[in-house]
Amino acid sequence: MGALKERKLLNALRDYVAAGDRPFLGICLGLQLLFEGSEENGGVEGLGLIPGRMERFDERKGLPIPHIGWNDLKMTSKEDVPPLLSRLGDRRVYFVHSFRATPSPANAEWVAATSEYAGEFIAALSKGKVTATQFHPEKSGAAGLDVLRGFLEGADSSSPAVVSSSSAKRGLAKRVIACLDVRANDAGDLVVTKGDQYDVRESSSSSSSSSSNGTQTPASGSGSSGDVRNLGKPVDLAARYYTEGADEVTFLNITGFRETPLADLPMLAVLRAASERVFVPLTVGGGIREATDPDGTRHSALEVAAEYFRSGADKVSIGSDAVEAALRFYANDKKGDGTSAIERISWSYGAQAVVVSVDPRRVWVASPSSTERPTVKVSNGQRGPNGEEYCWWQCTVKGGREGRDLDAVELAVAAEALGAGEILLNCIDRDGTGDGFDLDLVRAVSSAVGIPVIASSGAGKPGHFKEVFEATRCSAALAAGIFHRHEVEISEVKGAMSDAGIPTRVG
Ligand code: 1PR
Repeated sequence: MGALKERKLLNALRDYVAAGDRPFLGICLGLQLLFEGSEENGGVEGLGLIPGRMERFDERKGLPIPHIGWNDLKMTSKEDVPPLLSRLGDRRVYFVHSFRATPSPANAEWVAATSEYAGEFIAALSKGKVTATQFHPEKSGAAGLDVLRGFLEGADSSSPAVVSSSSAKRGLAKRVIACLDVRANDAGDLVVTKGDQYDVRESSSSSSSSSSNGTQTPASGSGSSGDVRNLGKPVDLAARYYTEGADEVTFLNITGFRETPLADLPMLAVLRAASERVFVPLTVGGGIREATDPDGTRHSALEVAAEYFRSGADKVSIGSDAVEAALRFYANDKKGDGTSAIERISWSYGAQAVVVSVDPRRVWVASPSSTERPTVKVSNGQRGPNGEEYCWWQCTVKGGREGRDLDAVELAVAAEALGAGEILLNCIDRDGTGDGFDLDLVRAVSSAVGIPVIASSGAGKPGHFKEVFEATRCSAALAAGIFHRHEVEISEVKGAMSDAGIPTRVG
């Protein structure tokens, strides 16, 4: 609204939509601003064309907020579904938001579809030639593209036949995310690589990329001396995962802590190319922090993030900088100082655009009293090297190279308080092992925060996804190695979830 006002577009837009005789498609905020106002950022006035105000989802319902992921639509009238929406059939669509409008008699003539999340909310509006969606058609895969194509073609009637997406459990789907760790190899080419416990180089005696035996190795290629493992080209792999049904794709620039001029960041070109071929959400991480070009030009973290958003990222993921911000948060009596990348990006782009990536390593302790960090009693009879039963998870920075005196749960809690909308929870001990997600870690973090948590590291078979969704509150699970090496297909993961009654998106 601020930007529209500054550009003196408010009245023109209001008149255009109010006339209702020319095509308009509002997406997400483009739906929200048609209402009277929103309580976001302390209160914002809207265009006032539709009765109602945007309010935050009700936290008391105990569901993670933001509402992120693929959910169902319920059409308000079965007989009179607007042609654009009828193209969706019963396929799920992608939402990402913390604020929503609810249906009321005053706005009933506008409401075309609702959805369920902590209660019923408005998912789509339609009247005359005006359509608006709370979901993102541009991120809703083939289903969303059908809507956009219909809008561009001005199609009022003929809608493509839509195949029903099976009788699987409905509601917000648990997400399956494919992750691409990207870096330059020694020849200077950008490749997707994959580490074992963050070591991405082949051991010099072997060229295989099989799992490690779980022994601890230094991170980011400092342990082995061979070539950087090359598992493919970033854009081609992302396109493959989109076609195979990934619910999201994440790119991590794993050498993002090294200095590169902002304009030359190779990931910007990757994102631009990927967003022409991939129509599910894209997250980018690595190097989201204040940066200084070699010529001394300084860029705030917000400017760095803005460059990624403009190039096609939907979310940015902050690693090392979040750890430093969390340490300042605790030193400052659990208060933000308004300067961190999390706070500034969240304020400008919304919490749903800010992911905090956690890179923890397990530290075994003899008893909870032997550390000031919060500990967990490890389940399944696992023990540390000296028979320890307790552990905490030490946060690291710079791709696991340096540890800090901060536990993963503490980081996640601070990140939420500072304005992050999601936690990407890696685990250095499990990375690349194929031994399954660290359930104790995922359980501890996902039960400590009210934002969605993505479990990451260690997936080795479809059953590991079922296990982490059943045993913890996580909203999504991410894998890399098994997908890159074709050991497990995304469809197999979703099949296992569906068989177990876990809601999952198909088609
Ligand atoms: O600190 O903000 O510049 O961000 C750096 C980012 O790069 C962080 O998100 C950090 O997790 C990531 N990163 C840094 N070094 C490595 C490395 O591997 N040497 N990769 C790295 C992290 C971990 C996962 C991986 C899962 C799943 N990769 O994302 O994809 O563990 O793997 P699996 O299914 O094969 O087990 P900053």
